[in-house]
Amino acid sequence: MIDINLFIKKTTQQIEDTLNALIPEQDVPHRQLFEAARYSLIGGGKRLRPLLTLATTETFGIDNRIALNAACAIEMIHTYSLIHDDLPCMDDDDFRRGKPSLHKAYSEGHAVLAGDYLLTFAFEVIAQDPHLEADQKVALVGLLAKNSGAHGMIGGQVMDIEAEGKQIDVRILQQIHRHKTGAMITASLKFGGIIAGANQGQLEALQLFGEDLGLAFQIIDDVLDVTASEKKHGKAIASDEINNKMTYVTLLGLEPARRAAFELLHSGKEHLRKLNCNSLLLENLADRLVKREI
Ligand code: GRG
Repeated sequence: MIDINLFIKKTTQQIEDTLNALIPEQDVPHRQLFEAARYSLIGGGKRLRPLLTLATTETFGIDNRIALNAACAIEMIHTYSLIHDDLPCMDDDDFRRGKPSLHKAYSEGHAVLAGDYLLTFAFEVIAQDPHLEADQKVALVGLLAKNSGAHGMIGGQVMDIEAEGKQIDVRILQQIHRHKTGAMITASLKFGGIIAGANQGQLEALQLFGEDLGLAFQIIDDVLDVTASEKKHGKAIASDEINNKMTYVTLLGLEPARRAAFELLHSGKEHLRKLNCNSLLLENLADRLVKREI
């Protein structure tokens, strides 16, 4: 019997401890760089992406301590993307994770550089990981660069900027979100597969599951953008509308958007059958993400 609450609690603590150890406070002339990175990185966020990596290694029966550094590297990339996304030249958000955005608490320069640091350090963490084999490191670095790069998250962000203020259809919106949000969620799952030595068929199943889950997660994020209170969500209500962005809710309406997310959750879980192992932990985690209220 899998206790999902216990898994999330125990694993989130491991993630927090590892992030703290990887980026400690440092008594150096540029100590503010580390303070700024820690401001955004430590003790905030749902840790969804590293949780997905570690739920995948656990699904394959691998001791998750082997995957902790790599899982935290994904969280560093994710956090950098949030820091840069909040900048005045992007979404211009004053709050993130329930507190002032990094550029508000420090400066725009610090926010750009702390984001750059988290981005580059993530790759250093993987390259220097004592638990992983050389071929695993090469596979992880390649996957993370690809999925966070031009044909993944950054490409999605560019499409998103270019779609601002324009009338787009659901197909284009899906394309944006498969890149911007989905690629990092897929990478998180495949990280777990690569570390656990999954075969090609299993990696393909994780890819397909990740694509559906990523889109479902984004749809729910759009729903919450409209429904959640600022206090609970840590950012302004309906910020997408303020930013003149088309969302699943504006295109489909609240209830159809929610239904679409649940359909994706269902089809995503179907792909997990091809893992040929007990996937209940991943299924339960996916349920949590799509049925969440914050
Ligand atoms: C600026 C290079 C660059 C990329 C930005 C991912 C991204 C691309 C921007 C983040 C803004 C955003 C709302 C993206 C949609 C994906 C999403 C729902 C992000 C928030 O992820 P959560 O909910 O956040 O996992 P926490 O704080 O819980 O980690």
